[in-house]
Amino acid sequence: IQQHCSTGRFDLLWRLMSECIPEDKVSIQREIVRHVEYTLACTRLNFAKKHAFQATAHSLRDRMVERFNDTEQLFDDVRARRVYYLSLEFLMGRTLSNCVHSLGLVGKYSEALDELGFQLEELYEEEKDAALGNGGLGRLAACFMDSLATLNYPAWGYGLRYSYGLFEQRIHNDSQIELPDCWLTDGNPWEVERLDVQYSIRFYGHVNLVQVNGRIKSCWEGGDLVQAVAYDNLIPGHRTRNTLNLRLWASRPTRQLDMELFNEGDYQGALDARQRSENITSVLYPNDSSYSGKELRLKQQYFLVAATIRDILARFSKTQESIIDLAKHVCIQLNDTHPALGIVELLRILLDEEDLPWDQAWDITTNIFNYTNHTVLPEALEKWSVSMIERLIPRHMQLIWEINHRFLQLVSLRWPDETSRLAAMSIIEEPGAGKDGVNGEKLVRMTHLAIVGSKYVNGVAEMHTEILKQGLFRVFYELWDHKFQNKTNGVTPRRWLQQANPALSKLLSLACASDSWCWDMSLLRRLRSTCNDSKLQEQWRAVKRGNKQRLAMLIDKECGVKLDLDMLYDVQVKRIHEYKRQLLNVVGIIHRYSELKRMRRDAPGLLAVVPRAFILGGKAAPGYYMAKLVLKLILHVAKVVNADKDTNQFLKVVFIPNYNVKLAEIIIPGSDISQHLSTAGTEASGTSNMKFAMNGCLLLATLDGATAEIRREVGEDNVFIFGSRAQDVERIRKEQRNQCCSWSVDPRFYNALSRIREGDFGPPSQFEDLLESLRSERDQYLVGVDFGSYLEAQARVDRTWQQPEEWTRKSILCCAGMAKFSSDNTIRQYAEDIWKVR
Ligand code: T68
Repeated sequence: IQQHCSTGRFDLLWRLMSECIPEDKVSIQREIVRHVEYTLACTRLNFAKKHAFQATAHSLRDRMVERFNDTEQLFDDVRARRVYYLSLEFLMGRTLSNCVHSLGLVGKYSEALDELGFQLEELYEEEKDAALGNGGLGRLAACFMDSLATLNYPAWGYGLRYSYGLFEQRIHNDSQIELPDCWLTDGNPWEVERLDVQYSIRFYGHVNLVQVNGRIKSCWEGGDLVQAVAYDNLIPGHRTRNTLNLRLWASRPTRQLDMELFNEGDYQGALDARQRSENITSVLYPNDSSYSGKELRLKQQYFLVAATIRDILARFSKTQESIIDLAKHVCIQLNDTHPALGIVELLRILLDEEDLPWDQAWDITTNIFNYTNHTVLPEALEKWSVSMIERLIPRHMQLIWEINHRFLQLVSLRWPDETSRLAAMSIIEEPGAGKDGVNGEKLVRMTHLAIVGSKYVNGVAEMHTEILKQGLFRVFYELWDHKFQNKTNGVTPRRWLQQANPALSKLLSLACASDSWCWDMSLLRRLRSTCNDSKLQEQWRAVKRGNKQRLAMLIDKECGVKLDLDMLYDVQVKRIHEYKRQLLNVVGIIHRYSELKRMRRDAPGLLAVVPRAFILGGKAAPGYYMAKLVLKLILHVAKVVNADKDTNQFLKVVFIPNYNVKLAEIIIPGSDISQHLSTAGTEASGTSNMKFAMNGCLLLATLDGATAEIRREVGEDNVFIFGSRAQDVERIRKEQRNQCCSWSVDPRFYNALSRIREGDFGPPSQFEDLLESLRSERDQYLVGVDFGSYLEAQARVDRTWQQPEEWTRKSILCCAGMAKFSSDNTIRQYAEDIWKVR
């Protein structure tokens, strides 16, 4: 910079730049009030809580901008190899609490606000969740951004700035209704709108062959152009100045109106076209475990990767390095196949715009991309119709054909006579080869494209990765075993322990004689030696009781149900899906309720029963009929059970509507036990299991996803395991289907179902399809098969609860053993084994 400035100007700029916003109380107050007046244009003398929140957020944003600029300057100076995390979803939740914590300014902001007449904690409540994600996959991306920043990595996230995030769930007439999530109505004080960072993204059109300098080149022309505008969301690291960026793209009409239409006098038509282009980023697709073959979704995916690759290349070009060295400086992680078109987009640019030969362009591309798989459910594996891709992005379809052609040549060299292997590995699925080939359409298998185009492919828990290698991607593993890695998921202890559970955090710092556990969770292992200490146990129980009180207040407010603090709080919160088996929980509740009623009849006196509150929450995808039926059953059961004075003190059931990040931050610390019931082999990892265990909540779980690893870390005796094992599931299914089962389904299961069938929970006709799906020959997720084992595990839970010291010991040991599941640990492994960044 100095070279381009006169000395006087440089000195001035340097002096101004070196002045950071001071961090004392008076300066904080000055900044907040300045934003009230000059940013929000309100009066300083009288402003509402909402304005106090916004002004506070702006003042913190300013501090992050300073740090971010310094961070970028440093990474430019040292020519850092950069990593980019591409995801269609980032489920960030709220920002204020995380921001003041990470800047280390909680105390000072509290004090400053106090004198201005506001409580910092009250201002937290003013903020809406940023819910730009469905569930685990989107929240994982958010935890990863936190760890990347905290561990000082040179990383950026890229995603979409949906105008409407995940729908709001309301309960009406015992059913879910969906309302739009208008999270931007009051503006977003955190984001930085970058009108100077815009790219034109092309859709449709055609590919022409043109001659340039004696060479024939493909040129994609015509069609529609849409603008991508950048919105930056700064991600502060904790206890470091390192500050990263999550760049989200919004679609805007191109700057040129259709002049032809305009000149013909069709003003309205020209404006309609503008309107259409705003649609691309207007709403998040609400499916978490199935893909929808809708054109708009494909448009979103291409829009994200096209803008992102342009942006990455623009940043790279400032380094003056040759494009041939791109892979030395840039690394991209694909969060599932959703952004996998990025592979084809980069290849296209290298070939058609940078004029590189195929082999070189392909070599660069495949050294840049890596792919994380999050599911083995067939209905969630993306397959786009060839004809749709051809129409929307014609050049890309040509390139996919070529990639596939060259790939299959490689396969047939290795296995010359195995045509079935070619069909199994092809990126293109021929009509009839899979269940999805409707109308004889050819489909592009996005998983195959992502594997072929990536340097590394990873699963998200050990068990999941094994299933990928031995099952779903076996043929690819046989070709490229070096590509496959495991990276077990993790969650950030800053949000999920420090911020969500301040009382436990304080106790942990005391008990470990250090507050550094938040950065180094292995320090929590110190608790192991004192887990039997009666004083610690007492403090531990007091903390849990406080958190249960917070949760009970929330439930009273949201559901109008009062819960006794002495009940065992048993929680299942997650997206509603057949494979997650909320049904197992509900049928179990029905069984428990029937037993209670029977005991009451047989012995009307006092019962020696553990009082339980079953607390459920989660959204069903709007078009998912079965999930909505399950929800209906939960609501009906809750209604009947809660109204029964006979059993009331022993059993309550509540469904908390609109489960989201901010509710999770209260529900998780207030839970005694949490349920993770997926049929073994179906849940890739699960991440709420980690959040619960960190907060000293015991787990009742199948051996699925990350559970086996959690159990190994916290000790076998400290997790309640039940159910069929993954390696047996396929065989059991087959036996069930053929009705030749040696698997006798527990009679208690049928008894509970007959309570539904006989109308105990409302007109049974409404649950017919549900009951039908549980018939043993159709019970795809083995609800009936696992029921007996589930009840036994629940009985173990009850017995343990009756020994408070034993329960507390387990609770402490769960928390003490969770170091492995800090996302810091996960991110370090990505950085070392996959990205090779420092
Ligand atoms: C989840 N996947 C896995 N998908 O289910 C969970 N899908 O086991 C795992 O812990 C988590 O990812 C993180 O690895 C999802 O959440 C989606 O949300 C999703 C979204 C769109 C399309 C398909």
